[in-house]
Amino acid sequence: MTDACPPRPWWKDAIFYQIYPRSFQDSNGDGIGDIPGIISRLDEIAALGVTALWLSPLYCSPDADNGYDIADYCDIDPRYGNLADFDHLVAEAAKREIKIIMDLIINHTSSEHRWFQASRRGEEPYRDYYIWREAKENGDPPNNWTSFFMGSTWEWDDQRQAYYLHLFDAQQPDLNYDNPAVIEEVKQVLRFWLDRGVAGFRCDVINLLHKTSFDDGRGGPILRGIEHYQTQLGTHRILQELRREVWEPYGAFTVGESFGVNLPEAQALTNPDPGELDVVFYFDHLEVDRIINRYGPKPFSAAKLMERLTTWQHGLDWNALYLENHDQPRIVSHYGDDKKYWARSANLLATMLLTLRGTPFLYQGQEIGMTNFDYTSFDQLDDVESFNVAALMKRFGLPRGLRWRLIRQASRDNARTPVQWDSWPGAGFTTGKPWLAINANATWLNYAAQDSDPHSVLNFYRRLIRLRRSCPTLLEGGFEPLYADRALMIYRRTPVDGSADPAYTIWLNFSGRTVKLPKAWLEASLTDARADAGPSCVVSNSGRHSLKGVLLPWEAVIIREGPPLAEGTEGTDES
Ligand code: TEU
Ligand code: CA
Repeated sequence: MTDACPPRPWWKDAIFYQIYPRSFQDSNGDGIGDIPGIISRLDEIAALGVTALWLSPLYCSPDADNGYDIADYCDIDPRYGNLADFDHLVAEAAKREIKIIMDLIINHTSSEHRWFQASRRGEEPYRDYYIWREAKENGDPPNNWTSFFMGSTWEWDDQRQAYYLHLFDAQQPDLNYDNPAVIEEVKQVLRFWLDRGVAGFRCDVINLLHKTSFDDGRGGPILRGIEHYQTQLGTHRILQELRREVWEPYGAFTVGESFGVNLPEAQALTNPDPGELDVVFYFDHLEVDRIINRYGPKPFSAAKLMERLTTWQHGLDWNALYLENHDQPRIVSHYGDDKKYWARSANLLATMLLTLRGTPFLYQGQEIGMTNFDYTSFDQLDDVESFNVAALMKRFGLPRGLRWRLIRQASRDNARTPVQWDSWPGAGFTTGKPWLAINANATWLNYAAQDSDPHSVLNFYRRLIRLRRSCPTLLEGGFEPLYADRALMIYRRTPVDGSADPAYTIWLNFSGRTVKLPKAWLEASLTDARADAGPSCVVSNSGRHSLKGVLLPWEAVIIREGPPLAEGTEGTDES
Protein backbone atom coordinates (compact mmCIF):
# COMPACT_ATOMS: atom_id res chain seq x y z
CA MET A 1 0.00 0.00 0.00
CA THR A 2 1.24 3.43 -0.87
CA ASP A 3 -0.02 6.73 0.43
CA ALA A 4 -1.61 8.81 -2.29
CA CYS A 5 0.51 11.86 -3.13
CA PRO A 6 -1.22 15.10 -2.14
CA PRO A 7 -2.35 16.76 -5.39
CA ARG A 8 0.01 19.42 -6.68
CA PRO A 9 -1.45 22.80 -5.74
CA TRP A 10 -2.64 24.93 -8.67
CA TRP A 11 -0.39 27.85 -7.78
CA LYS A 12 2.77 25.84 -8.42
CA ASP A 13 1.96 25.70 -12.12
CA ALA A 14 0.55 29.22 -12.28
CA ILE A 15 1.93 32.22 -14.13
CA PHE A 16 0.98 35.27 -12.11
CA TYR A 17 0.66 38.78 -13.49
CA GLN A 18 0.51 41.80 -11.21
CA ILE A 19 -1.81 44.63 -12.13
CA TYR A 20 -1.31 48.08 -10.67
CA PRO A 21 -4.83 49.24 -11.51
CA ARG A 22 -4.20 53.00 -11.59
CA SER A 23 -1.75 52.55 -14.44
CA PHE A 24 -3.12 49.56 -16.33
CA GLN A 25 -6.06 50.67 -18.50
CA ASP A 26 -8.41 53.64 -18.18
CA SER A 27 -11.90 53.11 -19.60
CA ASN A 28 -13.56 56.49 -19.04
CA GLY A 29 -10.95 59.13 -19.83
CA ASP A 30 -10.33 60.34 -16.28
CA GLY A 31 -6.67 59.37 -16.57
CA ILE A 32 -6.89 56.66 -13.92
CA GLY A 33 -6.97 52.97 -14.73
CA ASP A 34 -10.09 51.10 -13.61
CA ILE A 35 -11.82 47.72 -13.41
CA PRO A 36 -13.71 47.99 -16.72
CA GLY A 37 -10.28 48.76 -18.21
CA ILE A 38 -8.84 45.57 -16.74
CA ILE A 39 -11.76 43.56 -18.09
CA SER A 40 -11.19 44.99 -21.56
CA ARG A 41 -7.61 43.67 -21.54
CA LEU A 42 -8.25 40.15 -20.29
CA ASP A 43 -7.75 38.68 -23.74
CA GLU A 44 -4.27 40.21 -23.98
CA ILE A 45 -3.46 38.83 -20.54
CA ALA A 46 -4.74 35.37 -21.46
CA ALA A 47 -2.77 35.43 -24.73
CA LEU A 48 0.41 35.86 -22.73
CA GLY A 49 -0.26 32.57 -20.93
CA VAL A 50 -1.10 34.14 -17.58
CA THR A 51 -3.24 32.00 -15.26
CA ALA A 52 -3.57 34.22 -12.19
CA LEU A 53 -3.73 37.94 -11.45
CA TRP A 54 -2.53 39.79 -8.39
CA LEU A 55 -4.46 43.04 -8.17
CA SER A 56 -2.77 45.89 -6.34
CA PRO A 57 -5.31 47.65 -4.06
CA LEU A 58 -8.69 48.64 -5.46
CA TYR A 59 -10.23 49.44 -2.07
CA CYS A 60 -11.52 52.87 -1.05
CA SER A 61 -8.49 54.97 -0.23
CA PRO A 62 -7.44 58.63 0.06
CA ASP A 63 -4.27 57.54 -1.79
CA ALA A 64 -1.60 58.83 0.55
CA ASP A 65 0.30 55.73 -0.64
CA ASN A 66 -1.71 54.87 -3.77
CA GLY A 67 -4.20 52.54 -2.17
CA TYR A 68 -1.82 50.96 0.35
CA ASP A 69 -3.73 53.11 2.82
CA ILE A 70 -7.19 51.52 2.97
CA ALA A 71 -10.21 53.47 4.21
CA ASP A 72 -12.73 50.66 3.62
CA TYR A 73 -11.67 47.03 3.20
CA CYS A 74 -15.03 45.89 1.89
CA ASP A 75 -15.67 48.30 -0.95
CA ILE A 76 -14.12 49.30 -4.25
CA ASP A 77 -12.91 52.87 -4.67
CA PRO A 78 -15.40 54.64 -6.97
CA ARG A 79 -12.57 55.70 -9.29
CA TYR A 80 -11.97 52.02 -10.06
CA GLY A 81 -15.65 51.03 -10.29
CA ASN A 82 -17.84 49.19 -7.80
CA LEU A 83 -18.39 45.74 -6.36
CA ALA A 84 -20.56 44.73 -9.32
CA ASP A 85 -17.65 45.58 -11.64
CA PHE A 86 -15.37 43.55 -9.43
CA ASP A 87 -17.68 40.51 -9.55
CA HIS A 88 -17.82 40.93 -13.30
CA LEU A 89 -14.02 40.92 -13.45
CA VAL A 90 -13.81 37.72 -11.38
CA ALA A 91 -16.35 36.06 -13.68
CA GLU A 92 -14.71 37.24 -16.92
CA ALA A 93 -11.30 36.13 -15.66
CA ALA A 94 -12.73 32.73 -14.69
CA LYS A 95 -14.03 32.28 -18.24
CA ARG A 96 -10.41 32.48 -19.33
CA GLU A 97 -9.28 30.19 -16.50
CA ILE A 98 -7.59 33.06 -14.74
CA LYS A 99 -7.73 33.25 -10.96
CA ILE A 100 -7.54 36.46 -8.96
CA ILE A 101 -5.70 37.26 -5.76
CA MET A 102 -6.17 40.48 -3.83
CA ASP A 103 -3.60 42.67 -2.16
CA LEU A 104 -4.15 42.39 1.57
CA ILE A 105 -2.85 45.36 3.53
CA ILE A 106 -3.42 44.68 7.21
CA ASN A 107 -0.32 46.02 8.93
CA HIS A 108 -1.97 49.43 8.78
CA THR A 109 -5.09 51.19 7.56
CA SER A 110 -5.66 54.68 6.28
CA SER A 111 -6.05 57.35 8.96
CA GLU A 112 -9.42 57.95 7.29
CA HIS A 113 -10.64 54.47 8.10
CA ARG A 114 -13.64 54.65 10.45
CA TRP A 115 -11.79 52.42 12.95
CA PHE A 116 -9.06 55.01 13.25
CA GLN A 117 -11.48 57.91 13.41
CA ALA A 118 -13.30 56.21 16.29
CA SER A 119 -10.03 55.17 17.92
CA ARG A 120 -8.68 58.70 18.01
CA ARG A 121 -11.91 59.79 19.70
CA GLY A 122 -11.30 57.05 22.27
CA GLU A 123 -14.53 55.21 21.33
CA GLU A 124 -15.00 51.54 22.14
CA PRO A 125 -14.52 48.98 20.75
CA TYR A 126 -11.97 50.81 18.59
CA ARG A 127 -9.95 52.48 21.35
CA ASP A 128 -7.18 49.89 21.19
CA TYR A 129 -7.35 49.00 17.50
CA TYR A 130 -4.20 51.06 16.94
CA ILE A 131 -0.95 51.54 18.81
CA TRP A 132 -1.26 54.60 21.04
CA ARG A 133 1.43 55.75 23.47
CA GLU A 134 1.88 58.74 25.70
CA ALA A 135 4.54 61.32 25.01
CA LYS A 136 7.72 61.28 27.02
CA GLU A 137 7.88 63.83 29.82
CA ASN A 138 9.55 66.35 27.54
CA GLY A 139 6.87 65.80 24.88
CA ASP A 140 9.03 63.60 22.66
CA PRO A 141 7.71 60.48 20.93
CA PRO A 142 7.76 57.28 23.01
CA ASN A 143 10.87 55.88 21.28
CA ASN A 144 13.47 56.61 18.59
CA TRP A 145 12.12 54.39 15.78
CA THR A 146 12.27 55.70 12.20
CA SER A 147 9.79 54.84 9.48
CA PHE A 148 10.08 53.20 6.06
CA PHE A 149 9.21 56.55 4.57
CA MET A 150 11.76 58.44 6.72
CA GLY A 151 11.33 60.41 9.97
CA SER A 152 9.80 59.26 13.26
CA THR A 153 7.30 56.37 13.30
CA TRP A 154 5.21 58.36 15.77
CA GLU A 155 2.64 61.04 15.02
CA TRP A 156 1.06 63.21 17.67
CA ASP A 157 -2.74 63.27 17.62
CA ASP A 158 -4.39 66.32 19.20
CA GLN A 159 -7.74 64.65 19.59
CA ARG A 160 -6.50 61.61 21.47
CA GLN A 161 -3.65 63.55 23.12
CA ALA A 162 -1.28 60.70 22.39
CA TYR A 163 1.18 59.45 19.77
CA TYR A 164 0.23 56.69 17.34
CA LEU A 165 2.62 54.34 15.56
CA HIS A 166 3.01 54.33 11.78
CA LEU A 167 5.80 52.25 10.21
CA PHE A 168 4.98 53.90 6.88
CA ASP A 169 3.34 57.30 6.25
CA ALA A 170 1.62 59.25 9.03
CA GLN A 171 -1.62 58.59 7.16
CA GLN A 172 -1.01 54.82 7.56
CA PRO A 173 -1.48 54.08 11.30
CA ASP A 174 -0.42 50.55 12.34
CA LEU A 175 -3.08 48.19 13.66
CA ASN A 176 -2.61 46.75 17.14
CA TYR A 177 -2.16 43.00 16.87
CA ASP A 178 -2.12 42.56 20.63
CA ASN A 179 -5.86 43.19 20.38
CA PRO A 180 -7.74 39.98 19.44
CA ALA A 181 -10.63 42.09 18.07
CA VAL A 182 -8.32 43.32 15.29
CA ILE A 183 -7.55 39.75 14.21
CA GLU A 184 -11.29 39.00 14.17
CA GLU A 185 -11.88 42.02 11.91
CA VAL A 186 -9.17 40.76 9.56
CA LYS A 187 -10.84 37.35 9.33
CA GLN A 188 -14.09 39.07 8.31
CA VAL A 189 -12.27 40.94 5.56
CA LEU A 190 -10.65 37.75 4.28
CA ARG A 191 -13.96 35.91 4.18
CA PHE A 192 -15.66 38.84 2.45
CA TRP A 193 -13.29 38.56 -0.54
CA LEU A 194 -13.02 34.78 -0.55
CA ASP A 195 -16.81 34.59 -0.67
CA ARG A 196 -16.65 36.81 -3.77
CA GLY A 197 -14.51 34.22 -5.48
CA VAL A 198 -10.93 35.37 -5.03
CA ALA A 199 -8.32 32.61 -4.86
CA GLY A 200 -6.04 34.13 -2.26
CA PHE A 201 -3.96 37.10 -1.17
CA ARG A 202 -0.66 38.84 -1.65
CA CYS A 203 -0.04 39.92 1.92
CA ASP A 204 1.59 43.33 2.25
CA VAL A 205 4.56 43.61 4.67
CA ILE A 206 3.07 40.62 6.43
CA ASN A 207 6.12 39.92 8.57
CA LEU A 208 5.82 43.23 10.40
CA LEU A 209 2.42 42.72 12.04
CA HIS A 210 3.39 42.04 15.62
CA LYS A 211 5.47 44.50 17.57
CA THR A 212 7.20 42.69 20.43
CA SER A 213 8.52 45.65 22.37
CA PHE A 214 8.65 49.39 22.08
CA ASP A 215 12.17 49.87 23.39
CA ASP A 216 14.50 52.23 21.55
CA GLY A 217 16.01 50.80 18.39
CA ARG A 218 19.64 50.43 17.38
CA GLY A 219 21.21 51.69 14.19
CA GLY A 220 21.24 54.73 11.95
CA PRO A 221 18.56 57.00 10.58
CA ILE A 222 16.89 54.33 8.42
CA LEU A 223 14.48 51.74 9.89
CA ARG A 224 15.73 52.23 13.42
CA GLY A 225 13.82 49.84 15.70
CA ILE A 226 13.09 47.16 13.09
CA GLU A 227 14.53 44.46 15.39
CA HIS A 228 11.43 44.91 17.56
CA TYR A 229 8.91 44.07 14.86
CA GLN A 230 10.56 42.19 11.97
CA THR A 231 9.30 38.54 11.78
CA GLN A 232 8.45 38.15 15.45
CA LEU A 233 6.98 35.11 17.18
CA GLY A 234 3.69 37.00 17.58
CA THR A 235 3.45 37.37 13.80
CA HIS A 236 4.00 33.63 13.26
CA ARG A 237 1.15 32.95 15.69
CA ILE A 238 -1.22 35.34 13.93
CA LEU A 239 -0.45 33.81 10.52
CA GLN A 240 -1.00 30.30 11.88
CA GLU A 241 -4.38 31.36 13.18
CA LEU A 242 -5.41 32.99 9.89
CA ARG A 243 -4.26 29.93 7.98
CA ARG A 244 -6.06 27.48 10.25
CA GLU A 245 -9.31 29.39 10.49
CA VAL A 246 -9.65 31.02 7.07
CA TRP A 247 -7.07 30.25 4.39
CA GLU A 248 -7.04 26.49 4.89
CA PRO A 249 -10.85 26.00 4.91
CA TYR A 250 -11.16 28.12 1.76
CA GLY A 251 -8.13 26.57 0.08
CA ALA A 252 -6.76 30.09 -0.36
CA PHE A 253 -3.26 30.76 -1.69
CA THR A 254 -1.03 33.25 0.10
CA VAL A 255 2.17 34.97 -0.90
CA GLY A 256 3.59 37.15 1.83
CA GLU A 257 5.69 40.18 1.08
CA SER A 258 8.35 39.77 3.74
CA PHE A 259 10.56 42.73 4.31
CA GLY A 260 14.19 41.98 5.21
CA VAL A 261 13.65 38.25 5.77
CA ASN A 262 16.59 35.92 5.86
CA LEU A 263 16.37 32.29 4.81
CA PRO A 264 15.54 30.75 8.22
CA GLU A 265 12.75 33.29 8.71
CA ALA A 266 11.36 32.58 5.25
CA GLN A 267 11.55 28.85 5.95
CA ALA A 268 9.55 29.33 9.13
CA LEU A 269 6.96 31.49 7.34
CA THR A 270 6.42 28.85 4.65
CA ASN A 271 6.82 25.67 6.68
CA PRO A 272 3.68 23.58 6.05
CA ASP A 273 3.82 22.46 9.65
CA PRO A 274 2.02 24.17 11.31
CA GLY A 275 1.40 26.27 8.19
CA GLU A 276 1.47 30.01 7.69
CA LEU A 277 2.04 31.27 4.13
CA ASP A 278 2.48 29.30 0.90
CA VAL A 279 5.35 31.37 -0.47
CA VAL A 280 7.14 34.62 0.31
CA PHE A 281 8.46 37.56 -1.64
CA TYR A 282 11.96 38.41 -0.42
CA PHE A 283 14.22 41.15 -1.79
CA ASP A 284 17.68 39.59 -1.60
CA HIS A 285 18.04 38.79 -5.32
CA LEU A 286 17.22 42.38 -6.30
CA GLU A 287 19.79 43.90 -3.92
CA VAL A 288 22.94 42.50 -5.50
CA ASP A 289 23.86 46.01 -6.65
CA ARG A 290 22.57 47.90 -3.62
CA ILE A 291 24.04 49.03 -0.32
CA ILE A 292 21.33 48.75 2.38
CA ASN A 293 18.46 49.80 0.09
CA ARG A 294 17.44 50.93 -3.38
CA TYR A 295 18.91 54.39 -2.95
CA GLY A 296 22.51 53.23 -2.45
CA PRO A 297 23.89 51.69 -5.66
CA LYS A 298 27.01 49.51 -6.05
CA PRO A 299 28.31 47.44 -9.01
CA PHE A 300 26.38 44.37 -10.21
CA SER A 301 27.93 40.93 -10.46
CA ALA A 302 26.31 37.85 -11.97
CA ALA A 303 28.28 35.67 -9.56
CA LYS A 304 26.72 37.48 -6.62
CA LEU A 305 23.26 37.12 -8.14
CA MET A 306 23.86 33.41 -8.72
CA GLU A 307 25.02 32.98 -5.12
CA ARG A 308 21.84 34.60 -3.80
CA LEU A 309 19.54 32.76 -6.20
CA THR A 310 21.15 29.48 -5.20
CA THR A 311 20.64 30.17 -1.50
CA TRP A 312 16.91 30.67 -2.04
CA GLN A 313 16.46 27.99 -4.72
CA HIS A 314 18.02 25.42 -2.42
CA GLY A 315 16.77 26.85 0.87
CA LEU A 316 13.07 26.87 0.11
CA ASP A 317 11.02 24.08 -1.36
CA TRP A 318 9.20 26.58 -3.57
CA ASN A 319 9.99 30.17 -4.50
CA ALA A 320 7.88 33.15 -5.53
CA LEU A 321 9.93 34.35 -8.50
CA TYR A 322 9.83 38.01 -9.50
CA LEU A 323 12.02 40.75 -10.92
CA GLU A 324 9.59 43.65 -10.90
CA ASN A 325 6.70 45.04 -8.92
CA HIS A 326 5.20 48.46 -8.19
CA ASP A 327 7.99 49.27 -5.69
CA GLN A 328 10.97 48.39 -7.85
CA PRO A 329 12.61 50.01 -10.87
CA ARG A 330 11.99 48.25 -14.18
CA ILE A 331 14.28 45.22 -14.45
CA VAL A 332 15.57 46.08 -17.92
CA SER A 333 16.75 49.42 -16.52
CA HIS A 334 18.04 47.79 -13.34
CA TYR A 335 19.89 44.55 -14.18
CA GLY A 336 19.59 44.90 -17.96
CA ASP A 337 20.57 47.55 -20.52
CA ASP A 338 17.68 49.78 -21.50
CA LYS A 339 19.68 51.41 -24.33
CA LYS A 340 21.77 49.52 -26.87
CA TYR A 341 20.74 45.99 -25.87
CA TRP A 342 17.23 46.81 -24.67
CA ALA A 343 15.35 43.90 -26.27
CA ARG A 344 18.07 41.36 -25.86
CA SER A 345 18.66 42.12 -22.20
CA ALA A 346 14.91 42.20 -21.51
CA ASN A 347 14.74 38.75 -23.08
CA LEU A 348 17.67 37.51 -21.05
CA LEU A 349 15.92 38.56 -17.86
CA ALA A 350 12.73 36.86 -19.05
CA THR A 351 14.74 33.70 -19.65
CA MET A 352 16.09 33.73 -16.12
CA LEU A 353 12.72 34.48 -14.51
CA LEU A 354 10.95 31.72 -16.37
CA THR A 355 13.55 29.00 -15.92
CA LEU A 356 14.02 29.11 -12.16
CA ARG A 357 12.20 26.73 -9.84
CA GLY A 358 9.10 28.36 -8.38
CA THR A 359 6.05 30.37 -9.40
CA PRO A 360 6.81 33.36 -11.65
CA PHE A 361 5.14 36.72 -11.05
CA LEU A 362 5.28 39.19 -13.95
CA TYR A 363 4.51 42.84 -13.47
CA GLN A 364 2.43 44.77 -15.98
CA GLY A 365 4.56 46.13 -18.82
CA GLN A 366 7.46 43.79 -18.05
CA GLU A 367 6.31 41.57 -20.93
CA ILE A 368 6.99 44.39 -23.40
CA GLY A 369 10.24 45.44 -21.73
CA MET A 370 8.99 48.75 -20.32
CA THR A 371 11.81 50.92 -18.98
CA ASN A 372 12.24 53.32 -16.08
CA PHE A 373 10.60 56.74 -16.52
CA ASP A 374 12.26 59.45 -18.55
CA TYR A 375 11.37 62.32 -16.21
CA THR A 376 13.69 65.25 -15.89
CA SER A 377 12.50 66.90 -12.69
CA PHE A 378 11.09 66.34 -9.23
CA ASP A 379 7.68 67.80 -10.10
CA GLN A 380 6.94 64.91 -12.43
CA LEU A 381 7.00 62.50 -9.48
CA ASP A 382 4.08 61.30 -7.40
CA ASP A 383 5.40 58.75 -4.89
CA VAL A 384 5.38 59.73 -1.23
CA GLU A 385 8.56 57.72 -0.63
CA SER A 386 10.50 59.54 -3.34
CA PHE A 387 9.62 62.93 -1.84
CA ASN A 388 10.57 61.85 1.66
CA VAL A 389 13.84 60.26 0.59
CA ALA A 390 14.73 63.35 -1.45
CA ALA A 391 14.04 65.55 1.59
CA LEU A 392 16.24 63.35 3.78
CA MET A 393 19.07 63.47 1.22
CA LYS A 394 18.79 67.23 1.19
CA ARG A 395 19.04 67.36 4.97
CA PHE A 396 22.21 65.27 4.75
CA GLY A 397 23.63 67.83 2.33
CA LEU A 398 23.60 65.79 -0.90
CA PRO A 399 23.79 68.12 -3.92
CA ARG A 400 20.67 68.43 -6.09
CA GLY A 401 22.17 66.65 -9.10
CA LEU A 402 23.12 63.60 -7.05
CA ARG A 403 19.74 63.58 -5.31
CA TRP A 404 18.01 63.51 -8.66
CA ARG A 405 20.28 60.78 -10.00
CA LEU A 406 19.58 58.51 -7.01
CA ILE A 407 15.83 59.19 -7.02
CA ARG A 408 15.68 58.75 -10.75
CA GLN A 409 17.13 55.27 -10.72
CA ALA A 410 15.33 54.04 -7.59
CA SER A 411 11.99 55.85 -7.43
CA ARG A 412 8.94 53.63 -7.21
CA ASP A 413 7.33 55.79 -9.89
CA ASN A 414 9.63 54.05 -12.39
CA ALA A 415 7.28 51.08 -12.32
CA ARG A 416 4.11 53.11 -12.05
CA THR A 417 4.01 54.93 -15.37
CA PRO A 418 0.99 53.89 -17.45
CA VAL A 419 1.14 50.73 -19.54
CA GLN A 420 2.11 51.49 -23.12
CA TRP A 421 -0.53 49.79 -25.22
CA ASP A 422 -0.01 51.69 -28.47
CA SER A 423 1.77 54.68 -30.00
CA TRP A 424 -1.13 57.14 -29.81
CA PRO A 425 -1.12 60.10 -27.41
CA GLY A 426 -2.23 58.53 -24.13
CA ALA A 427 -0.52 55.30 -25.26
CA GLY A 428 -3.87 53.52 -25.48
CA PHE A 429 -3.97 53.80 -21.69
CA THR A 430 -6.23 56.84 -21.58
CA THR A 431 -7.99 59.33 -23.79
CA GLY A 432 -7.60 61.92 -21.03
CA LYS A 433 -4.70 63.27 -19.00
CA PRO A 434 -2.87 60.36 -17.35
CA TRP A 435 -2.44 60.62 -13.57
CA LEU A 436 1.30 60.03 -14.03
CA ALA A 437 3.21 60.98 -17.17
CA ILE A 438 3.66 58.36 -19.87
CA ASN A 439 7.20 57.52 -20.97
CA ALA A 440 7.99 59.21 -24.30
CA ASN A 441 9.33 55.90 -25.63
CA ALA A 442 5.70 54.74 -25.94
CA THR A 443 5.87 55.89 -29.55
CA TRP A 444 7.93 52.78 -30.39
CA LEU A 445 7.93 50.70 -27.19
CA ASN A 446 4.34 49.50 -26.97
CA TYR A 447 2.14 46.44 -26.97
CA ALA A 448 0.59 47.00 -30.41
CA ALA A 449 3.99 47.22 -32.09
CA GLN A 450 5.13 44.00 -30.43
CA ASP A 451 1.96 41.95 -30.69
CA SER A 452 2.43 40.86 -34.28
CA ASP A 453 6.22 41.06 -34.42
CA PRO A 454 7.56 37.52 -34.01
CA HIS A 455 10.87 38.89 -32.76
CA SER A 456 9.45 41.13 -30.04
CA VAL A 457 10.01 40.95 -26.30
CA LEU A 458 6.30 40.21 -25.94
CA ASN A 459 6.49 37.19 -28.21
CA PHE A 460 9.63 36.03 -26.46
CA TYR A 461 7.74 36.05 -23.14
CA ARG A 462 4.82 34.20 -24.72
CA ARG A 463 7.12 31.53 -26.11
CA LEU A 464 8.99 31.07 -22.85
CA ILE A 465 5.75 30.74 -20.92
CA ARG A 466 4.53 28.10 -23.37
CA LEU A 467 7.83 26.25 -23.12
CA ARG A 468 7.79 26.35 -19.34
CA ARG A 469 4.25 25.04 -19.15
CA SER A 470 5.04 22.11 -21.43
CA CYS A 471 8.27 21.02 -19.71
CA PRO A 472 7.98 19.08 -16.46
CA THR A 473 11.66 19.76 -15.79
CA LEU A 474 11.19 23.53 -15.96
CA LEU A 475 8.03 23.32 -13.87
CA GLU A 476 9.10 20.96 -11.15
CA GLY A 477 12.71 19.94 -11.66
CA GLY A 478 15.64 20.70 -9.39
CA PHE A 479 18.06 23.60 -9.62
CA GLU A 480 21.81 23.17 -9.91
CA PRO A 481 24.25 26.10 -10.20
CA LEU A 482 27.04 25.31 -12.66
CA TYR A 483 29.20 28.36 -13.15
CA ALA A 484 29.16 32.12 -12.56
CA ASP A 485 31.51 35.06 -12.81
CA ARG A 486 31.08 38.82 -13.11
CA ALA A 487 29.12 38.52 -16.37
CA LEU A 488 28.22 34.88 -16.88
CA MET A 489 25.72 32.63 -15.20
CA ILE A 490 25.10 28.98 -16.06
CA TYR A 491 22.68 26.69 -14.27
CA ARG A 492 20.87 23.45 -14.87
CA ARG A 493 17.32 22.33 -14.23
CA THR A 494 17.42 18.65 -13.39
CA PRO A 495 14.70 16.20 -14.46
CA VAL A 496 11.84 15.05 -12.32
CA ASP A 497 11.98 11.37 -11.29
CA GLY A 498 10.23 9.19 -13.80
CA SER A 499 9.75 11.97 -16.35
CA ALA A 500 10.89 11.71 -19.97
CA ASP A 501 11.71 15.40 -20.03
CA PRO A 502 15.52 15.76 -19.81
CA ALA A 503 17.68 18.35 -18.07
CA TYR A 504 18.02 21.90 -19.39
CA THR A 505 20.99 24.20 -19.01
CA ILE A 506 20.52 27.95 -19.04
CA TRP A 507 23.37 30.20 -20.20
CA LEU A 508 23.16 33.93 -19.52
CA ASN A 509 25.58 36.74 -20.33
CA PHE A 510 24.82 39.73 -18.12
CA SER A 511 27.13 42.08 -19.99
CA GLY A 512 27.47 44.16 -23.12
CA ARG A 513 30.59 42.18 -24.12
CA THR A 514 31.04 38.91 -25.96
CA VAL A 515 32.29 36.35 -23.43
CA LYS A 516 34.10 33.07 -23.92
CA LEU A 517 32.34 30.08 -22.43
CA PRO A 518 34.16 27.96 -19.89
CA LYS A 519 35.26 24.94 -21.91
CA ALA A 520 34.47 22.36 -19.26
CA TRP A 521 30.81 23.30 -19.13
CA LEU A 522 30.50 23.58 -22.85
CA GLU A 523 31.86 20.05 -23.28
CA ALA A 524 29.64 18.71 -20.54
CA SER A 525 26.64 19.92 -22.51
CA LEU A 526 27.70 18.33 -25.76
CA THR A 527 26.36 14.96 -26.72
CA ASP A 528 28.36 12.85 -29.15
CA ALA A 529 25.73 12.98 -31.83
CA ARG A 530 25.78 16.74 -31.97
CA ALA A 531 29.38 17.44 -31.01
CA ASP A 532 30.15 18.98 -34.38
CA ALA A 533 27.23 21.32 -34.47
CA GLY A 534 27.42 22.22 -30.76
CA PRO A 535 24.56 21.65 -28.34
CA SER A 536 21.23 22.69 -29.78
CA CYS A 537 19.17 25.51 -28.37
CA VAL A 538 15.52 25.32 -27.44
CA VAL A 539 15.50 29.03 -26.88
CA SER A 540 17.93 31.75 -27.86
CA ASN A 541 17.49 35.49 -27.73
CA SER A 542 19.94 36.03 -30.59
CA GLY A 543 18.60 33.67 -33.21
CA ARG A 544 21.29 31.05 -32.82
CA HIS A 545 20.54 27.35 -33.16
CA SER A 546 23.56 25.85 -31.50
CA LEU A 547 25.99 26.85 -28.82
CA LYS A 548 29.62 27.32 -29.86
CA GLY A 549 32.43 28.88 -27.86
CA VAL A 550 31.01 32.28 -26.93
CA LEU A 551 27.95 34.14 -25.75
CA LEU A 552 27.20 37.45 -27.45
CA PRO A 553 26.37 40.59 -25.43
CA TRP A 554 23.31 39.91 -23.27
CA GLU A 555 22.80 36.57 -24.94
CA ALA A 556 20.58 33.97 -23.27
CA VAL A 557 20.36 30.37 -24.37
CA ILE A 558 18.44 27.35 -23.13
CA ILE A 559 19.93 23.98 -24.05
CA ARG A 560 17.91 20.84 -23.84
CA GLU A 561 20.10 17.91 -22.90
CA GLY A 562 19.45 14.56 -24.51
CA PRO A 563 18.00 13.77 -27.94
CA PRO A 564 17.33 16.65 -30.35
CA LEU A 565 13.85 18.05 -30.51
CA ALA A 566 11.40 17.45 -33.31
CA GLU A 567 11.48 19.88 -36.27
CA GLY A 568 9.96 23.26 -35.74
CA THR A 569 10.35 23.46 -31.96
CA GLU A 570 13.76 25.01 -31.63
CA GLY A 571 15.62 28.16 -32.47
CA THR A 572 13.64 30.98 -30.99
CA ASP A 573 15.07 34.29 -31.98
CA GLU A 574 15.05 38.02 -31.75
CA SER A 575 15.89 40.50 -34.47
O1 TEU B 1 5.99 47.59 0.50
C1 TEU B 1 6.80 47.51 1.62
C2 TEU B 1 8.26 47.35 1.37
O2 TEU B 1 8.82 46.49 1.99
C3 TEU B 1 9.04 48.21 0.45
O3 TEU B 1 9.15 47.75 -0.83
C4 TEU B 1 8.62 49.64 0.62
O4 TEU B 1 7.68 49.99 -0.33
C5 TEU B 1 9.69 50.67 0.62
O5 TEU B 1 9.79 51.14 -0.66
C6 TEU B 1 11.03 50.27 1.11
O6 TEU B 1 12.01 51.17 0.62
C7 TEU B 1 4.61 47.46 0.64
C8 TEU B 1 3.94 47.90 -0.64
O7 TEU B 1 4.36 47.08 -1.68
C9 TEU B 1 4.23 49.34 -0.87
O8 TEU B 1 3.75 49.81 -2.10
C10 TEU B 1 3.62 50.12 0.26
O9 TEU B 1 3.99 51.47 0.16
C11 TEU B 1 4.07 49.60 1.61
O10 TEU B 1 4.06 48.19 1.71
C12 TEU B 1 3.13 50.09 2.69
O11 TEU B 1 1.88 49.48 2.56
CA1 CA C 1 -10.80 55.65 -15.20
